[in-house]
Amino acid sequence: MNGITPPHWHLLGAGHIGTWAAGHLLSAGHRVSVVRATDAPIVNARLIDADSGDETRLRLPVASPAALSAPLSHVVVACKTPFTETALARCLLAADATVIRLQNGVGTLDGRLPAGACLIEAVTTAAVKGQRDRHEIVADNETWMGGPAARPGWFAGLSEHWPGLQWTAHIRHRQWRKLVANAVINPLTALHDVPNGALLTETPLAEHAAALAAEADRLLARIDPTWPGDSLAGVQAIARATADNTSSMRADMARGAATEIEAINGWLLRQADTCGLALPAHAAIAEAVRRQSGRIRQR
Ligand code: KPL
Repeated sequence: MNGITPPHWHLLGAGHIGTWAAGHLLSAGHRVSVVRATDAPIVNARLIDADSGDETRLRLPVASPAALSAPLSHVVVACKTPFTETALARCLLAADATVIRLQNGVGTLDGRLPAGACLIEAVTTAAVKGQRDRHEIVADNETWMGGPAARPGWFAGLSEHWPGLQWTAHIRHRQWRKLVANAVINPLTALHDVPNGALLTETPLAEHAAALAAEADRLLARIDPTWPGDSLAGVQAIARATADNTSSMRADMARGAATEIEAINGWLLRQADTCGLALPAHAAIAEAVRRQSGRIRQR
């Protein structure tokens, strides 16, 4: 471990992705506690490898917000984006805290961290599904971490235990690729209640997907002229690789939970506003998701 003591992470959001990340952190010798307002002292979770059927049982200590005595130095934010503010309000971050953001969307921590904090953005193509304490790893794929800061000392040891984990100094384009995939696949599959692969097989959805990807490319190229564009091919590749999957927004919508539309299409729309650009396809689909999810949540 290069003489580096692995950090003790506090996890905000022990859902599928948060628990999957905790499994990799623990296997590299890091400590992980879940910040949660509950009387239960332990979160029990099972991580199941969908290919081999191998099961790993995790026992994650709970750090109750009321009992947290010192500011947190290492935090993983993996909660659903609509709960970010509430989750952060439960804990006090150290002035120089290291924060890994492992969420869909972009910009959810903007203005919410201490000025001296080190933000590490994480982008993953891993797919994890299941129910309650059962987290089935469908694909471990690739995960990138990066940000303005230098690669932390603990990263090399962690990457030996986290398959597909890489550090990049250029995380922004990775984030944007994932953002565009989520901005196209998630709202379309949620509104039409279809698996991701329908974007390839149903012509009206394929056309709508192309329009959304092209609009996003126009905006991202305006913000960063080095943006290569051509997002549609990447979106289609993800739709193909996850053809039978239910997108997270479709799942959220179906169970009447808040969707991540504001962190995904909403972020694109806020950026477009700042640039004086119109994104009519994104504006329309974001509004349709807000309306449909509002109706379902009122039932
Ligand atoms: O990240 C996803 C999500 O559902 O949030 C995709 C890539 C669309 C896979 O379902």
